[in-house]
Amino acid sequence: MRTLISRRTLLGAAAIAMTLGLMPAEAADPIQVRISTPAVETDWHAKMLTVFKDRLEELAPGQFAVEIHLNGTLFKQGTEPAAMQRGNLEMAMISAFDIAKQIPEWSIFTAGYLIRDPDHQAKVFGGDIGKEMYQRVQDEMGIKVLAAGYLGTRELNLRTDKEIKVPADLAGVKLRMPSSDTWLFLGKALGANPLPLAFGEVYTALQTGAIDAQDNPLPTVKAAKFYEVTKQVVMTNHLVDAIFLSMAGETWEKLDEAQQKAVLEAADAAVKYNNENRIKDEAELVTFLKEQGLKVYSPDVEAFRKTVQQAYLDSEWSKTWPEGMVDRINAVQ
Ligand code: KDO
Repeated sequence: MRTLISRRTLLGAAAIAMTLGLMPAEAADPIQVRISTPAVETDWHAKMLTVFKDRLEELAPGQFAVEIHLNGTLFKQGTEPAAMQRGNLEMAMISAFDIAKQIPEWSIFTAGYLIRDPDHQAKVFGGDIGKEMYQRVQDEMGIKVLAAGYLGTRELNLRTDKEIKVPADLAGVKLRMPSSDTWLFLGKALGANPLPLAFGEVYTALQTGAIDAQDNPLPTVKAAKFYEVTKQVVMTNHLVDAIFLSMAGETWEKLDEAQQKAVLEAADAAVKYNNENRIKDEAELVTFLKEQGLKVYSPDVEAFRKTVQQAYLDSEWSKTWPEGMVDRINAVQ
């Protein structure tokens, strides 16, 4: 005799099995992770987000739905921390300058000529200093820093052709900086006349002469095609800059332990990819820029270092720096 099993019988049996713990419950919806950045598609710190996404999918299949939003299309540059804090954004790459707006002590990482090179940067953020300063971001801003990436060493890039040797040569030069007090302070400390402008507007402002100069690492000068609208790069090496891959605390807290581990591992893979490519690129881009017809040269870097360091020491910013932190950073080998 044939037994007829109806759909209802099957569903009923499945429900009983699930209640008894014999079958896994239906997989939960993937966790939405929107990442916002002003970075352009061809820049390494934009490409590293795809590495993050792919690695996370390998480590936690189907558990996360990562969306990457480039060119500041989802949130404007500098507004990402507030968006994460309001629960409107899950992830972003934020700068020390962004953090310093809410935790002034973080302005220590915006100071010119303090971090020596990418290796020093990795050791500072990978050690006790990083741990302490990240904890403050988590406690005071509700943002979890996942990993520090090397954004590059910032150089001056001008549309004018007057040679720049010492800070005094920048007097009256309209130098675009991103929009915040600490960014503008850096531009002033270099000797220029800083003007705030979002990253996405820099190319046109250089093209039209609304600004005379901008500062960014060489890989960004290439990726954003600033070399098309400028005549020279002055290798001031004024800031060994970092970018912090970060997650909204609310999102982070919702993850279970295994998911948190996967997110951290994917973030490490992403910054490793970025750092390797960026460091390699920086070594090769002087040739590329010269081929594009730009003058690339070193100014009197010691004169810049002295002027910039003194400006910070005399500033209100340095008064906020944690006691002994400059010495601790300098001591990291
Ligand atoms: C820039 O606006 O000059 C800057 O380099 C600042 C960084 O903190 C970061 O926002 C970066 O732009 C963007 O990711 C675009 O490369």
